[in-house]
Amino acid sequence: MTHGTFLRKITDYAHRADPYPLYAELRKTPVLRDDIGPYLVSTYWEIHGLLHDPRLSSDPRNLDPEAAGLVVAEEEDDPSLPPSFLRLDPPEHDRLRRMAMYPFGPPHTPRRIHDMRGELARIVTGLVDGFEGRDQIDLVDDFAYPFPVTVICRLLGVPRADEPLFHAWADTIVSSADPDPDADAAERRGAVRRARTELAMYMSELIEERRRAPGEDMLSSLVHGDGPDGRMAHSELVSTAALLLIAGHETTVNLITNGMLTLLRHPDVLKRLHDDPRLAVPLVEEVLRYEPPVQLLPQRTPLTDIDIAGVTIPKGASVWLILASGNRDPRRFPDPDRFDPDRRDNQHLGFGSGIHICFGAPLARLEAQLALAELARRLENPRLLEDPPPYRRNAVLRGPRHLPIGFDGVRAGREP
Ligand code: PIM
Repeated sequence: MTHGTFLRKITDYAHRADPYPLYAELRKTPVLRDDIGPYLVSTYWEIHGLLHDPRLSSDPRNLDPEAAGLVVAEEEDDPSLPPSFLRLDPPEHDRLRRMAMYPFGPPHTPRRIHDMRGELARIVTGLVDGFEGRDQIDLVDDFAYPFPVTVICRLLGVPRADEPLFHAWADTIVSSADPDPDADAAERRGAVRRARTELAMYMSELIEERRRAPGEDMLSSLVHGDGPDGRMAHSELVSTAALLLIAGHETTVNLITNGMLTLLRHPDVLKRLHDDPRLAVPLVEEVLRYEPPVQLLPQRTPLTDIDIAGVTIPKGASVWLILASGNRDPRRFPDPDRFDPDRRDNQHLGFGSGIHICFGAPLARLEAQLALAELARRLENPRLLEDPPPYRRNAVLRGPRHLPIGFDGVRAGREP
């Protein structure tokens, strides 16, 4: 295998169902310069080191366009939707992320996610109640997608009825994070620009409504909340709200679906979860290691030359951190290809690491724990109807497009 083939293989749909043999091959060269240009980093400690290295920028404006190779997110300077904190460096990243955190988590709002537990459990129970009388479902369309969407809408204060609108925009924006060498760049750029503009206008109107008539939701708190950093500017509010809406409904769907797929392939673990829902907590961590929904972080870039693993990555180069490969690195995790929810030392890279570690992780964890425990408890004799299932095209945000599951019945839900 020549080196130049790796990046194309990672993005090649033929490897989507099982990219792990490819990652094992890649780890023989921890930092590999792909012929197309980008540097692929595939081993745990090298990825971890770079995620904690202030010399590695997340701001695509620091990328040398010549070195980028496959262009991923087609982002131009767009005043209606400036970069969110996902694509910014300190100090702007820190200020915006801190302000977004005031109404979401500790230390300012430590109970926000904890207090949603009952509501989340009711949504999950209601969705599984809807399976009664059926012997087959598509876990994605019937459960794993509607659940996090309903949750993020309630949390942010976005009307659930507008879902068809923002689903289309989110799909277009998320597909721009898919490094597809065969996509028509100009066509894609146009579609992404339109989707971003429309989402920005939608969010902007919603923010104005919350300014006039605040509710209990997070958007109202972001609009009105005063913290040590003051308030966000209107354009910052729009970008942050758009990020949370998209991130909140395009990743958890894959965490839940990857989790259920893995459980159905490991019936002994599914049985244990059925018998003891407390297993859901370590189990979700192991799903995040074994089948992470965000497989890789493409297009970070050094602000200055970085020497690592015998390689000098030059300033402006495109660096791809293959989180899912680091999670299977045998120098970090013993027997890494074994799915083992009893692992004691499971410091996985499923949520990244360092200053950009997943903002939504507490919510994603709780959603996945409740979802998998309820499915294991209530579905009688569940089984996969297609293995492997059909996958989405996206190599970055990876997961099945459909997950057909057959079952013999639905056990009664808990009394509310
Ligand atoms: N979305 C939600 N959490 C992380 C993401 C993400 C990460 C990398 C690329 C695109 C989306």
